[in-house]
Amino acid sequence: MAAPEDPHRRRVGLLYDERMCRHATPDGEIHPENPDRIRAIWQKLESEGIPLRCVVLSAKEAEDKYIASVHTARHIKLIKNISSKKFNSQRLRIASEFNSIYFNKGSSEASYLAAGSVMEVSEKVAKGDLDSAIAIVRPPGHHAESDEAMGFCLFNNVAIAANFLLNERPELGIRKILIVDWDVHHGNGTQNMFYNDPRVLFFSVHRFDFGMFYPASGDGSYCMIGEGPGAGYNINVPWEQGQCGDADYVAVWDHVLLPVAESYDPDIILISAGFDAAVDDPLGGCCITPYGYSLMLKKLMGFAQGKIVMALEGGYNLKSIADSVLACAKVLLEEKPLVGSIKAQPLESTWRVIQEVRHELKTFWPALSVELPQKVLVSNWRPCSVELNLSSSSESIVENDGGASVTICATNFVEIIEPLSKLNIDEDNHGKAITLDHIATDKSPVVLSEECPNAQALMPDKNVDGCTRWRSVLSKTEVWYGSYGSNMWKPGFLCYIKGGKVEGMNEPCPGSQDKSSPKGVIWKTVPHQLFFARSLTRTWGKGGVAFLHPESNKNDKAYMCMYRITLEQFNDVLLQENSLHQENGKSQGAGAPLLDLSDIGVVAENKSLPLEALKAGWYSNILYLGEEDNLPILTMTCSCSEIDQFRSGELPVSGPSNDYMNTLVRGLVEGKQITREEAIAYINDAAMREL
Ligand code: X5A
Ligand code: ZN
Repeated sequence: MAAPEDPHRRRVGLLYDERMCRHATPDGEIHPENPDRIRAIWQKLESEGIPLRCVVLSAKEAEDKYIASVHTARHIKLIKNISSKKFNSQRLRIASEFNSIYFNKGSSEASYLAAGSVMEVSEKVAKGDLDSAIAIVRPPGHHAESDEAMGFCLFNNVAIAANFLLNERPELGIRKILIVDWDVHHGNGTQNMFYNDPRVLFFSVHRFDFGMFYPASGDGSYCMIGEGPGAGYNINVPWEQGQCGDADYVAVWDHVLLPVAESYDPDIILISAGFDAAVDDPLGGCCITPYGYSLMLKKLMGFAQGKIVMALEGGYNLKSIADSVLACAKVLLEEKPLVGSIKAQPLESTWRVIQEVRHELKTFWPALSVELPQKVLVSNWRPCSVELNLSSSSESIVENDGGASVTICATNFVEIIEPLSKLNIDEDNHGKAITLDHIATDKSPVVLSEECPNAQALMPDKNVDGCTRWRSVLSKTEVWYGSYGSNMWKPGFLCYIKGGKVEGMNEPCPGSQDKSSPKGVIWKTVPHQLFFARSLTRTWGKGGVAFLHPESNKNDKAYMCMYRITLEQFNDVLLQENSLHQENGKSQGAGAPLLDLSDIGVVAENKSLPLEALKAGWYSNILYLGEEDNLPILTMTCSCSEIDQFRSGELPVSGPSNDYMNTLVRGLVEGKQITREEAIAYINDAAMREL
């Protein structure tokens, strides 16, 4: 090993300070962003002897005047005072006014230390006293807006440090800063702070899920390229789904970030280094390995003379973040060559996203204008993994299949339906070219609830705290969920429980939080009219989808496949079927149940219950169809007023697409209800019949 005085030895700064552990939830509630995160990282580094090989630094509080370069006086005042005694009784209330924020008596000091620490190491790296540095700080910073704490972030540590170098230390020669934000969430705060500023090239790669992933605002779209003199200096790589891993990130590095960095030629690189895209992270649903992080970092060391500062942002699996930071520290120390290999190919959606980003930015960065070789695009990808075990589907009347028949896709995808009407696109698009891409690239903010991607990830922030409580109550009640459309095909329905997608679906479903299989499956027929309406869904593409007339009629007969699930799961199915996206309410999905225990009584009494919270959804009306085994049979369909709109042509009525039709046929046939021919006739009849 090289001796400490070895002039060739890399001088790597390592900053950790126990005082940043004092920011914690006020009453010890469990929270993913907790003090153990930085302790776990530090312990790991110590156990590997890393601090001995680095320049260890302790934290320094940032001065208000430097924080003021990105935050308002009001925000600084709030963070400065929030921990003082006189706020003791108000802290909870104030925190609840922000999105995903808590405060305690250690919050002020920790925030000032986190910001000051990133400033401190950045200055030392800029000066050349250090080659590079890692600041193991918390609270994280990249979501913090100039006048708003959010997403576990109080001060925007990296933005403060960047402004400090540019404005306060001109003599250090830092004129251009590349910020690489590889946290799984979009760095909205940092983006906004430098949106007009070409001295900072902000690059963020994050899950976007078409606007569904936290912070779910549209700011993370690839269309957000910067403004005025900053145009072209803001780059977002918005993943369409989870499951992204080493191969996806390396592809983005090779085909977006590195060519841009090459021509931008930054004087220093600040990494908003969240590790919540790491494999096994409870919030991220992605799968970067420590080797992946080390490659991403290594590839950046060729720029800015290796002047790199890593500042911790998110990352919520203690082992994953510790292993990942360790791998990065080893890269910065440059003592051994990297060993490892990338196990998979990029997802198909990754190539699509890369091309969209390159297209959007090619006028600013000529290196992005060359077409990617066709051979990379057409063969070099893996599909979203779904394995179907068809033999297990609907064989018996009552099933309790322990063997998962659908591989779980930990994605956050829910059908996006209503944005169509928001975009004023004629849904009945008579021959007009409306591609699904139009929806995906919608610039207008789509405020959506963030589904908890992994069932285990119960986050007791203000929204999800409530979520834990109602979930545990509703998980103890069972109902029969009656399906009459694509969910009659059990593998299709299981996507709403386990997550994932089946043949014919364009996009995967996130699944329910409780992924346990239905406790029973029974078929019956109900005296309601089946019909097909609407004209386009993200999941199924063009064509109408199934609805049941909310009023019963003894001359009608619809097949129904009923699944015995918990009321909690029913709520998650309801949410996915309706893809909540109202403008108000930031976290409707998680905050409160759509259908509560008391609603069951109401719907049993009135036979139907239109849910106000879902009125923008397509399946907002809950129907009560009797009982089976003393459990209510519930289904969901459109409201009565929508029936009138379908009749008048105000809302489109259209037959099912082939894929959708096939799924229904499969459901009926594999469910042993009718023959294939009968099923086709049944569906055609429903599609033809007058409402
Ligand atoms: C820094 C970071 C995530 C906030 C998620 C809120 N924040 N649900 O990873
Ligand atoms: Zn994050």
